[in-house]
Amino acid sequence: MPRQGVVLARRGSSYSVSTSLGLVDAVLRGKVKHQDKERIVVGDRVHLDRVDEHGSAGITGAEPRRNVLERRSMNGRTARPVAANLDRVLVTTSVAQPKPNLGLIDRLLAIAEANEIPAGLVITKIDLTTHADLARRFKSAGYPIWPVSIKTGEGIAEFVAALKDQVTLLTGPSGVGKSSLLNKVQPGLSLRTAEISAKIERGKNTTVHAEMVPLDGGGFLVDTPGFSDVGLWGIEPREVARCFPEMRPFLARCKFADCHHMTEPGCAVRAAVEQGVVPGDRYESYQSLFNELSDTPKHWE
Ligand SMILES: Nc1nc2c(ncn2[C@@H]2O[C@H](COP(=O)(O)OP(=O)(O)OP(=O)(O)O)[C@@H](O)[C@H]2O)c(=O)[nH]1
Ligand SMILES: [Mg+2]
Ligand SMILES: [Zn+2]
Repeated sequence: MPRQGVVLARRGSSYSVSTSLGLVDAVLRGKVKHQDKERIVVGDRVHLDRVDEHGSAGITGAEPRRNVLERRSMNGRTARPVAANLDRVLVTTSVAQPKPNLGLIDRLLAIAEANEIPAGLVITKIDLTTHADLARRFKSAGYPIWPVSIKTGEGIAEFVAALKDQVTLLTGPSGVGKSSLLNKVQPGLSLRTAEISAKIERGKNTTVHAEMVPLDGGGFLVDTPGFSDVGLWGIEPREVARCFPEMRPFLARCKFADCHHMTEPGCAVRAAVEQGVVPGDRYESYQSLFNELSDTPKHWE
């Protein structure tokens, strides 16, 4: 019985753990069972004990995490760890069906930044319409971008090359094609996917659990459930500006060292927005996150 493994998925109280001898079903045992905040998630490297009479191994603890992607619901009171030990978070958006939700994409990018995980963009369904404007917006922010179509195969080879030997997580709204993309890069996987609702042009929340998939070419790709709202968690309002890479060059040039880049005179960030160096709608996303965090009580528990 191997003593270690990596969590690939969790369904209720049952964890699927990848070990040197293959997949093992495991349940939490002992004190990890009661750790709510440090809940074991996909990507955690866990310690295993013996197999019990039900054929399940016990998870008795986990290695310290290199990083963890956390999010909370807009009005939720607790942070929810999604996955741990990631090399990259790829925010996924379609060019259409559903149409891009820029505010949500910016939030997800900022969450990756706040968790200190390198971020990038996957633009899906590029067979439907042009993606040039969308790509430009994020390229100017400094993010790497992978435009793809599973219908035409465009961009898939480049995307696959970027996944090699990395632990990559896909996040984004429901219906943008995260699971479809995973099925494309790992044939034989057959994750569930669904047509988006024609009436409301929204996904149907087809994926309900995060799942980490080992790739034949080396590395892991994590599929996650889509959602439409997400809050930024646990960072100080003044740290938000750092989560917008294209604003960083200006932060030290404001007149006041403690500038919030909102209404203060001599703000170098706002000057950059006025000159069109920082896109106005990215700055609006910044304002929205700053205000949200400023309104949040400091202590939740
Ligand atoms: N035209 C086109 N449709 C695509 C493409 N990729 C995915 N789709 C379609 O988009 C729909 C939604 O795909 P899913 O893979 O279920 O989306 P998801 O992001 O996993 O959604 P959730 O699991 O709900 O978060 C499906 O009908 C796919 O066939 C693409 O490149 N082009
Ligand atoms: Mg899915
Ligand atoms: Zn400023």
